[in-house]
Amino acid sequence: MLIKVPKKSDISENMVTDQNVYQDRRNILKSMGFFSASALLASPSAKAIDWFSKKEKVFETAPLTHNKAPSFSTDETLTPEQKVISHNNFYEFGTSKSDPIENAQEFKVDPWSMTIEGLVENPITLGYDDLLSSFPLEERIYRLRCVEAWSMVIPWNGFPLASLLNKAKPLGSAKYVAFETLYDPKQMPGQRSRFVGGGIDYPYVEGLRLDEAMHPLTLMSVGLYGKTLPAQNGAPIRLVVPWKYGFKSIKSVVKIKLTDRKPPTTWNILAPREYGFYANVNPKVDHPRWSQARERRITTGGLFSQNRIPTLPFNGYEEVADLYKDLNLRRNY
Ligand SMILES: Nc1nc2c(c(=O)[nH]1)N[C@H]1C(S)=C(S)[C@@H](COP(=O)(O)O)O[C@H]1N2
Ligand SMILES: [Mo]
Repeated sequence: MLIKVPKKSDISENMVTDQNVYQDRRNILKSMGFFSASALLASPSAKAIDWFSKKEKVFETAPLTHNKAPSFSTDETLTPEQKVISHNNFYEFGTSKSDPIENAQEFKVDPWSMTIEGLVENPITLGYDDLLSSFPLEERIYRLRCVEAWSMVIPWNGFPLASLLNKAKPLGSAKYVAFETLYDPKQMPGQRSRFVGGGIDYPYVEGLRLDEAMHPLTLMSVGLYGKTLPAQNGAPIRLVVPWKYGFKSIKSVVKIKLTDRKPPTTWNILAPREYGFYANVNPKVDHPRWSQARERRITTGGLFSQNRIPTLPFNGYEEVADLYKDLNLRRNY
């Protein structure tokens, strides 16, 4: 399959069509009496029947107001919403791809508290509503490339991390940004058991260099497909760094701390020879156990629709290359 490699700020008008398509789907749901599109999850799964008959709790998502035309886009086929919300890595809810959607339906995100602290002039605390209303929400269609060599194309809704950091005013001494996921073993079965949680020492932590964090592509996402994030995708707020392997894009963030030292990161702690701090998508630097030269693009759900395509340096976001001009990317994987 031929894929078009999007260049810097490749904004395509045709994405508006797709947006109308899912806007339509929302309206159809609405007319059927569903206000939450998470009711969509119901259709194909057996659990759906349970939800209607036994009134099991369903995680609610709500429509978001965001820019009409995507501020960043690609003409690659979007991964269908149903795939984006049912094939997940969120080890706090279990290690198989279907565990998060199964186990996160009762996750509570309101009230929420996310702090921006450490080496800043203005520490900030944002509550649930603040996350959705403090910054204009954009739509950005990004590729997400997991280190396991599958990828998706996802329409995220959110705001640049730089907007948030600028509000907090990093001090001159700040060099790195550390992120932390909620630690709540009562709600997250993976945090109660090393077996369920894949041996991770929780809370899940991640980090970026300050210049990476300030890069205009780095997004704080509060939604996808025009609705607030489903629990399994990292509600109520998660990081999205499209040129890095997916594990950098930490979910359900409660703390952002500016520091002068390189912060520890979960996968690097677990297997330092396999997962580095940088984790830039790089087809030339293989993972010790598998090649990163190609990826399986998850498009439609069908057996023959999972295309094997070449992986691009920086996941195709070559505009970030400048950030690494003084770095040996083989050594700093
Ligand atoms: N807290 C937390 N964040 C996480 C993970 C996780 O297990 N826990 N998995 C990561 C990995 S490996 C990937 S590929 C992406 C997957 O995001 P998605 O499920 O929304 O596609 O989330 C990342 N963020
Ligand atoms: Mo991943």
